Amino acid sequence: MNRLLVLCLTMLWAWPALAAAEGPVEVWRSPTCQCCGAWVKHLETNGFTVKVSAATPSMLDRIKRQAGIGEDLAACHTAKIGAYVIEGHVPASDIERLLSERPDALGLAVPGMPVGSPGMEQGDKTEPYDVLLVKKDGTTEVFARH
Ligand SMILES: [Cu+2]
Repeated sequence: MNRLLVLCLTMLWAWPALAAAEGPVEVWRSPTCQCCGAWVKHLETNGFTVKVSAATPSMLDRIKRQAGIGEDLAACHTAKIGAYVIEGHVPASDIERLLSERPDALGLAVPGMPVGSPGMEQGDKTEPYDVLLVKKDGTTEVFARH
């Protein structure tokens, strides 16, 4: 077998294991938030185990504040996996990359609710959006562009 194929096979094997080893993704959301539910399904389809907790708006605000997510980064739901916080409609593939690269950071955020991000599908409409890496000092840098 050539080396590239071996590498691909290794990664295929390692990715779901990585997601599972991290334990469940804990998600806090309003019970009536439909796009939050659609995002949870997107994670489950991609091999993540998800534990969902219902939260009131004031609980969500508090959870975001404690996690270091400022108002400018906020979206509809907040999640944690391992030591990382995941804010908003972050694609599963970016969470997997976060877990394999393990940057020294708070986590990832997709502020607002961009149309076409996972859980925000509206037919074939999409708008470009960035997944931001949120640093421990509150600054951000672009982690991925979609
Ligand atoms: Cu949403």
